Amino acid sequence: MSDLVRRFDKNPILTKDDIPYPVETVHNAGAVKHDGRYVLLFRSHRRTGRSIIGLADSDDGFAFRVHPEPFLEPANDGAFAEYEEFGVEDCRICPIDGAYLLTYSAYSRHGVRIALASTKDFRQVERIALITQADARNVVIFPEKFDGRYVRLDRPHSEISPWSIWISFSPDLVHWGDSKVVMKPVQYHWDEMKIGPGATPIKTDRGWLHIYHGVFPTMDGSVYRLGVALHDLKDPSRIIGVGDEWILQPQDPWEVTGYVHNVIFTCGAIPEDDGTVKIYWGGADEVMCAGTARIDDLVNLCLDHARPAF
Ligand code: M1P
Repeated sequence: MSDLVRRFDKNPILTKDDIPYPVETVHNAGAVKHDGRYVLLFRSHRRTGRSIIGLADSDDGFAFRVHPEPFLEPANDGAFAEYEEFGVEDCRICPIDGAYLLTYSAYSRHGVRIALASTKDFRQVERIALITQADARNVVIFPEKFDGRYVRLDRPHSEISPWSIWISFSPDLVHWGDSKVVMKPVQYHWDEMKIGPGATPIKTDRGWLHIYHGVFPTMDGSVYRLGVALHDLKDPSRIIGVGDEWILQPQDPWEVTGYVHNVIFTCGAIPEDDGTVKIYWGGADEVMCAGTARIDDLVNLCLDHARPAF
């Protein structure tokens, strides 16, 4: 099968040299279109090794302007401070109810939890709640409610089985439950070591398209790649198909070598009216990259070349 994702020819779209405050990386950005402009909320490592979240925006989705100050730094006081002490990472953006929900990893001496915040304008941000216990990462919220409830995909850590993708439900965004596993790594497959939710799911006429990451262990370290899964439109806990092949793997020099080698990691993708999707990914945990794919091609991969969800 030919490459489904076409890399932007001027990748990487952001490097640390584009950031107007001292950081060593710019990667793993959540993405959304707000008032006709493309917005990225990206992660950066400070020289302490701890992460913050920055903001960039763009007219065309490829040439980004970075705002002069960080967008979100660990809270200094209040209920969040204790759980954000070691940094904030990997923000996803979900447009719903006339606002943007932000889910990000909050690191502390107690482990990693997911914090939920909200913004309407990407100027003011309000923290709402810590919505997982330790340890969990990679929460994406569906941009619609199902039978009156919010729905999220998440990835709890577990000693028992390879880390898998779960689904949970909430009446109010704060209290989550009815959790169940929906998708697991497949043995001796490109995602056999662990998988995790990636970009906010995209609604198509054939199902919710979810771009996720999968990890394969090698003698030379782990390789992070992207794949696709299709969830039922009415019941997102039902997986219609998972593409058997990855859609993107480390290839460009800045994806193969960097802060962490051989990593392609997405937190955001933006569907366009012409049937394409702009996918944003961190390269080697150090730079931001972008590419485009046809949504139909990704859906077809889930339906025509599927591997089992379990
Ligand atoms: O270094 C690769 C990635 O490792 C973690 O991802 P996962 O949740 O799959 O273990 C995260 O730290 C992520 O930010 C990072 O890109």
